[in-house]
Amino acid sequence: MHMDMCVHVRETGLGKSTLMDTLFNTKFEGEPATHTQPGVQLRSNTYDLQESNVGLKLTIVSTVGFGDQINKEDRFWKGSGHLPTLPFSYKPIVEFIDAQFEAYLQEELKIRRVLHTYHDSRIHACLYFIAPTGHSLKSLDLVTMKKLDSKVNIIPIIAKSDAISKSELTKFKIKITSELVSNGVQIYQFPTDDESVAEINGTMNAHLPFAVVGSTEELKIGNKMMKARQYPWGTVQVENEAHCDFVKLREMLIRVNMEDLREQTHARHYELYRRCKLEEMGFKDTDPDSKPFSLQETYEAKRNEFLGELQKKEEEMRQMFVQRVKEKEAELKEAEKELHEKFDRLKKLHQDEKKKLEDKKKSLDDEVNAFKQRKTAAELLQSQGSQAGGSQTLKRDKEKKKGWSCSGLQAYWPSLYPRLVASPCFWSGPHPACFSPAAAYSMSLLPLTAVAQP
Ligand SMILES: Nc1nc2c(ncn2[C@@H]2O[C@H](COP(=O)(O)OP(=O)(O)OP(=O)(O)O)[C@@H](O)[C@H]2O)c(=O)[nH]1
Ligand SMILES: [Mg+2]
Repeated sequence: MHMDMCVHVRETGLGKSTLMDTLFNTKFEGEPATHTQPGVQLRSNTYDLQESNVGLKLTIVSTVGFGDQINKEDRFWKGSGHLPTLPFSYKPIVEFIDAQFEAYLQEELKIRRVLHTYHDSRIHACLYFIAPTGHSLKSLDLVTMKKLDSKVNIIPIIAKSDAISKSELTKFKIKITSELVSNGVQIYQFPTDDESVAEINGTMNAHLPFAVVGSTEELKIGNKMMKARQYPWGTVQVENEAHCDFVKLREMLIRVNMEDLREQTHARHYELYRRCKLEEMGFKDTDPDSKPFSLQETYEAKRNEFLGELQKKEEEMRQMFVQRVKEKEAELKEAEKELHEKFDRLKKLHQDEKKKLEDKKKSLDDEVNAFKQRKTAAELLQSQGSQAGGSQTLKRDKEKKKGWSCSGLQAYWPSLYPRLVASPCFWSGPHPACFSPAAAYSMSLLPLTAVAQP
């Protein structure tokens, strides 16, 4: 026997783990969930149990984080006056249930299907934990149950029901039932079509939602050990039907209706999923003329439709690609043009700078040359002046008295004399050569041309 159960909890610490342990009289491993992480997660664990000499493979899938981060949305929905449609905390749960159906459908559609050995992971029952508030159901509970009721057998239970008084509990049960009915939420009804269980199931349906208490602690009551919760004011016996509905739940879930839960899952919930899925894929039972629909034709039509869509998508992508390439090309051209312009500007700037520098260099060269020439001339004059010195002084004195003579100048300044004659200079005083060469140089009386020539 195999059963997959989804344990659904609305808030942290609603006694989910304790109830599972109490129901199956064991200690399932598992840390208490952290309720601080964002989003809803599902934890799935499979256990091999022995129940009344029957082997039971039980998978428990628990939701973590459901309702933890949703309070604001909850207020908003209530204020808006209508139930929200999409996709808050319940979405991962719906997706998980659908994924199990999908896996089963895939197995069914295989050419070589092995359904007898297939590990059926479809969820057969959802225990929906309701907090013992005594108030109305929260919008989130109603919306979630509405989303789930066509996919799984929902068994609503009031958790920790020892926290609510007997009279409040009666009213709370009535309130929950009427809210479920007015919101069109279909919870699992124990079947009454089989005579052997019709009476008990009919009675149990009237007790829904079950108000449960969980405890793994065993206390001695009378001379019997019993699962109970002890309080300063008294003891709640888990298996006492006057205290809570735990026994009813256990009987209905594990002993009387487990097979029906599996049957309903396959015949109702999975069938609905399968039908919707096949219709979505384009399969029909009859064509418009009410003739049986050919699987081959459906497949061909769907294949052609798919190929057409694929081609259309390909064409769109090609167009988009060409467009992008064109845009990129234009961008690149523009960038290239800008680069060329920048290069030309820089080249011109460089040429102008180069020309300026060349001009400057030329003028500096000229200045250097002129300086060198002056320097040479000055040095020459200085050395000749010092050679002539001594003996010439007397002669010069005599000539001074006569006035200046060219022969004297020639002797004194032999190499320059012919040039000086050849370059006339207008001078009304004594002949320039009669000055000391340094003085003559400093007064710039010697034309540069004359000095420069050897
Ligand atoms: N009063 C009361 N307390 C209970 C009941 N069941 C469990 N508790 C206590 O509630 C606390 C949380 O119980 P858990 O079973 O760990 O709750 P849970 O829903 O598994 O918690 P998370 O895994 O954290 O979501 C523990 O202290 C339990 O002893 C119950 O029926 N009545
Ligand atoms: Mg837990």
